[in-house]
Amino acid sequence: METSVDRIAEPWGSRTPYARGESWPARMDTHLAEGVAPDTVDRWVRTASILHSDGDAMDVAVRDGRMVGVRGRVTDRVNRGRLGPKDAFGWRANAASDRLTVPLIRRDGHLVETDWDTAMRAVVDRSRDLLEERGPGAMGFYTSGQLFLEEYYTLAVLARGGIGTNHLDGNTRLCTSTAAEALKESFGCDGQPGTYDDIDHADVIALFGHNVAETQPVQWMRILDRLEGGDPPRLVCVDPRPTLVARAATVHLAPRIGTNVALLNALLHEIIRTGRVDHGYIEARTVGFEQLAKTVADCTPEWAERICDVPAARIVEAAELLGTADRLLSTVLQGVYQSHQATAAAVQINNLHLIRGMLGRPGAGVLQMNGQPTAQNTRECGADGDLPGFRNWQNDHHVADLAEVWNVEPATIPHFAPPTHAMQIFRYAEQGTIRMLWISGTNPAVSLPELSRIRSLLAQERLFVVVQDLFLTETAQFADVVLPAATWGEKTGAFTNADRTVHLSEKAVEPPGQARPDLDIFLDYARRMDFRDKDGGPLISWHDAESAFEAWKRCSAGRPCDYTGLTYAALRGDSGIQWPCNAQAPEGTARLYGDGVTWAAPDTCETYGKDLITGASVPPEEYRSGNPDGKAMLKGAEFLPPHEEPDSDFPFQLTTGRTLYHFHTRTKTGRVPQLNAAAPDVWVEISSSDAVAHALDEGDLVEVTTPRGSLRARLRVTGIRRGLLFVPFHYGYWDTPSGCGPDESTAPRAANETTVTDWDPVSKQPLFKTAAAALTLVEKRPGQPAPAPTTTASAPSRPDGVPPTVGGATARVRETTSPDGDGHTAAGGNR
Ligand SMILES: Nc1nc2c(c(=O)[nH]1)N[C@H]1C(S)=C(S)[C@@H](COP(=O)(O)OP(=O)(O)OC[C@H]3O[C@@H](n4cnc5c(=O)[nH]c(N)nc54)[C@H](O)[C@@H]3O)O[C@H]1N2
Ligand SMILES: Nc1nc2c(c(=O)[nH]1)N[C@H]1C(S)=C(S)[C@@H](COP(=O)(O)OP(=O)(O)OC[C@H]3O[C@@H](n4cnc5c(=O)[nH]c(N)nc54)[C@H](O)[C@@H]3O)O[C@H]1N2
Ligand SMILES: [Mo]
Repeated sequence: METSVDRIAEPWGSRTPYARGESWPARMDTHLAEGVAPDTVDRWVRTASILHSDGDAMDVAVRDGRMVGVRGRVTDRVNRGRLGPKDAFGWRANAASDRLTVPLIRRDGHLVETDWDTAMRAVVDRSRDLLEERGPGAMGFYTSGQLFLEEYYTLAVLARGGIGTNHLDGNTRLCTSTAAEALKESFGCDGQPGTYDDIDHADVIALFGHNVAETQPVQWMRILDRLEGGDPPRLVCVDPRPTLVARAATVHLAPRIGTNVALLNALLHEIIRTGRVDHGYIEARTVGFEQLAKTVADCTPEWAERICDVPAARIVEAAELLGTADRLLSTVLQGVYQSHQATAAAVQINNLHLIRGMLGRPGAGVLQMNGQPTAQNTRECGADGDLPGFRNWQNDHHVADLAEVWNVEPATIPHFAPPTHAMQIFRYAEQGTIRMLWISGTNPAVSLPELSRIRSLLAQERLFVVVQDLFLTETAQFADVVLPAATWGEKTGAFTNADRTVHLSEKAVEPPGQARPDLDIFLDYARRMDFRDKDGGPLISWHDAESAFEAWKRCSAGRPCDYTGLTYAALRGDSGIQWPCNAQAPEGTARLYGDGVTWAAPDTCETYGKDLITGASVPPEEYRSGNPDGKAMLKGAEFLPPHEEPDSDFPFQLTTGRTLYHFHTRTKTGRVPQLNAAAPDVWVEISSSDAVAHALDEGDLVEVTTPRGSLRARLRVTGIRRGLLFVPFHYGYWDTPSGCGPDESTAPRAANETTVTDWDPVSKQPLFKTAAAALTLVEKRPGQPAPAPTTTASAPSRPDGVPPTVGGATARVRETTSPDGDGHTAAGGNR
């Protein structure tokens, strides 16, 4: 069967219902540029989506050397052929007319065009000078969750093994450092326990601060299909906004922001009080139950009601669903991770699963989610604040093992202190100990908190800034050297999604102008710096993506993220493959911890853990005595109030986040007409009762102010929690009338003008979700609705007068299903 759907107006497309325990039917989504017929496509090139962590597998259509469309891969386990709106339309950004095509260098205060040799020589000369004058600690690297595995691994080797700096982290710090940390605290090691297939089997699905409908829309299609099929799951949603998840939930809890730990402690309290725990599992597989039970002993639903402002009866209902689920799947994301007790809260969700024995079986799993498409690789390759292969920097055997892989002396690899986290890297740059900052694939001048500080820090004369990007971003404006990068579709590499599925993304078209793959840039730098191993051979001996992948496999051998069973050839098969994949598990591994094996043994664990309240490191001896057999760890945490609470000057709570149609700072989605038109400018969400109380209406221009700064946006009146404001963080200033630089005529609109320099003490993830703010009216705009979508959590509470979000003729996606639900036949196969 074939239908054509406006996938801006109907982002999740048509339903293919299925019953519990069945496999998810295929549906092939295809979107081709206007006037391109399928039979005129020259080639279909294998890839997966790079605009979220879902890893939707797809093929890019190429005609006359240009991208002309995409279609989903029906044989892939992740999406069975489906595409989300950003997957379907996002590829158009590659061909944007303002891509960077030549390197730029700062001369007399201005960025001017130059050639690669001059640009790279400037970077190398500065590196050499700094190494000589100040040593490796003067150099910092801030990378991404959007490059490929091969690129992160190369960067990690050159920074940690070549330069010997400890200052390498990713924007994954803002994104999934709490996911990683929560897994380390509970299981001793990073590594996603669950799999997306658990959606097919769960009878209860709980989403904690995770707007899956907008941020992993294809897995939401899967949940929607189950909701319409036999024996549907019941949903529990914890989110202060009326997301589509909240609207579909059996129980929706909308807590005051910053109170997740109180709510979770009450849920644990109820589950323990009612005896809905698996004592056999707790006894055999975990340590710490008594301590946890003690911590939550007084956390009654009534107690939590006073803190969270959620009715105690609702908490009891949720606890009953969670406590009686036969197969429970939980997902966790930024509503939990970007707050002051981020790790403490995320760990309580692991605890919920551990005390109920809900792990490692079909339908029983935890997904401590990633957000970015390749964040998993940043983490496992050691391009974030960790050593490659989830090695423990405090364990000399792990460091020696890594040194052997790289053939360097162990002392070469910095391990005198924890790898520096991003917030600290920026602090060092501000203070002047870091003198060169190489930023690849991220736009901190929009995405870091407290932007006025970030701008002045990047603008310092003494700081040499290298920016490697596709566009002249807000951040690139501050660079001393700008390196034009090739991106997805223009280079080859592998990457791993949130459920450990590895996909290969192959080069489909040539990059524009002189733009080069990030891997080639890093390899060029390593060659020019002449990094050597301890025998005088080249430290980095690989020369292209596949040889880099093979080098990474050697580094991953025997580690939890074991890639040794994977090859590019295997990744060219029907579906992506979940790590670990090795001789013992040649087809990959769906779930971790099914047989109770964890990586928590003192000699194998990635970390000895931290105190959940202070973040202080647990001494190795204490870890060894507390968990000698390497079981899963139940760690309780007391609730602490958010650092910034509303008062008479700043009476609102303020939170920030995403919308369906845009990705981050919009460098790609803002350049795609279909996506841009659906949400062209910033807005602020307010509840109906607050709007009435302040005599404000839909569309009014308002100013949102915190102690850090302010922004202007148009008002959208929604069903959001009373007292709470929400601002999407996507909007920087690159598309202001002047095109670049803060424009005098345009007021600031970035959410991060208002956010605070503060982070979770355990994961060091910044607090984008909790602030106190004032709201003032700038101008009444009667009859002019806010530029916010109507199809999402930002739907207006009174739809009259607000035109519905639609895409029109250029936003149609062809959906192909066969009557028997088997996508292969109707879709005509998938290469
Ligand atoms: N469309 C789209 N998809 C994306 C991205 C994108 O930019 N656009 N980015 C990707 C990336 S990198 C990431 S990290 C993910 C993020 O994906 P999500 O975490 O799903 O997205 P957010 O909008 O940041 O936050 C989720 C929800 O947290 C809620 N929240 C705020 N404060 C609290 C609180 O105190 N408690 C609770 N329980 N909830 C709270 C917000 O109301 C919001 O609906 O999305 C990925 N997918
Ligand atoms: N207020 C607030 N702030 C937030 C958040 C929030 O919820 N609220 N969320 C945080 C989270 S979870 C995240 S992940 C961050 C995201 O923040 P950023 O990483 O700053 O956001 P992006 O816009 O994805 O920036 C990626 C950059 O890499 C470039 N790029 C894309 N592909 C390639 C490539 O192949 N090579 C190179 N060299 N460059 C490439 C893009 O053009 C873009 O400039 O924002 C964080 N900031
Ligand atoms: Mo993220």
